[in-house]
Amino acid sequence: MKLEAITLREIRMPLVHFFETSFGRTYDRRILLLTAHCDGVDGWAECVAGEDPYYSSEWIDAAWATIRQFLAPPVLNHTFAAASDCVPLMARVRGHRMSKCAIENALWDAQAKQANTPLWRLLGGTQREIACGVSIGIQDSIELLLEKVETEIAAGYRRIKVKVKPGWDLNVLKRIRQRWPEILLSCDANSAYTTEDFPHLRKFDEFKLLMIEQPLWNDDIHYHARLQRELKTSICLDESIRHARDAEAAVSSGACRIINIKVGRVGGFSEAKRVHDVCHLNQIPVWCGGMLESGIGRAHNIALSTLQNFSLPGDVSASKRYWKEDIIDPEVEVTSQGTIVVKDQPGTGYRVREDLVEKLTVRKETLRSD
Ligand code: OSB
Ligand code: MG
Repeated sequence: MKLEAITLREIRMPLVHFFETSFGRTYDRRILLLTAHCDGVDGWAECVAGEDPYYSSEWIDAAWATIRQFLAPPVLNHTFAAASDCVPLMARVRGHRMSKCAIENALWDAQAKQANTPLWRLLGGTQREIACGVSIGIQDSIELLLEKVETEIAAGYRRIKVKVKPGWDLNVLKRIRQRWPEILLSCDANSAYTTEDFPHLRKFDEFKLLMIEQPLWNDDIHYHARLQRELKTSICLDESIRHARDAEAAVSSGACRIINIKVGRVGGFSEAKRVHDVCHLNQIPVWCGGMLESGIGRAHNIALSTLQNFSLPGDVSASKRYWKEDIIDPEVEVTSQGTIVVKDQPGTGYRVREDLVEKLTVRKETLRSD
């Protein structure tokens, strides 16, 4: 397939409810969508770079500029036998994995549509139904948080993850455990602690958490290995894992027992599969992380989650938890058993509502090679 043009667009979507982590609160998403125009077929992907460089150094305006100036030129007009063939063409650019991911994943979507195959099958997935959990942000009060937990348990979600930070951690976990002693519960610190907090972090063991996600620095493996030796609770790494080599380093040094795979964070489906395989080989379970995606990124997360070693519930949940109206048809729905049943149609199985996307667009640019 020949990549004839790339369309970048920014859409604005207000969240149904703000989302707060240890690094900040988001009310409105600015989402970068990328369309790969290939021989009459359009592949779609979402660049998960945030509104600000707080989760990672990547953010939407930098992503736009990087794609336009450095990533699109080497791939435009190229004929690809397979989507993953774009990876070496973009390798000269260091980092910017979320931007690279948007290009690669749009090509995967186009390839799946052209081959008339479900994307999950093209990726090598085997699971027809995936287990879903939820990530619940920091709230204005513990009472409000408990209400949210109750709602999600009632909806059938199989794992509850709460965001923590100093001052919103042990007190919160204690109240949740008092009320629900048996649920699968985890927490995510998004790098809110340091080595000074090791004695404090040891107190998390009391709550029988499935894991504590990214307690220390976003770029650290070494100190997580030290911390893991002192904890009963399993550490899960998110931010620290940029590619399969990081996964290998983390696993061999004992820095974590679980890994969260976000396809944008690792640079696209090819690298996500590699991280998955490294973990599988080392018997490290993985799960699919989320980045408050619109339906387009969400549909890609679902396809990825069908790979065999995605054995823990992911942060892949229903569209309606985030959006009044999602940009795909049908929206992502979760069964009362807390699962998503994977679609069998070609591509993601979710149609992009281009009319709605157009209405939400605030900026658009089509890139061609000259
Ligand atoms: O650390 O997993 C994270 C959202 C934005 C940035 C980082 C993270 C998150 C989430 C939300 O936890 C997951 C989701 O529901 O999409
Ligand atoms: Mg996380």
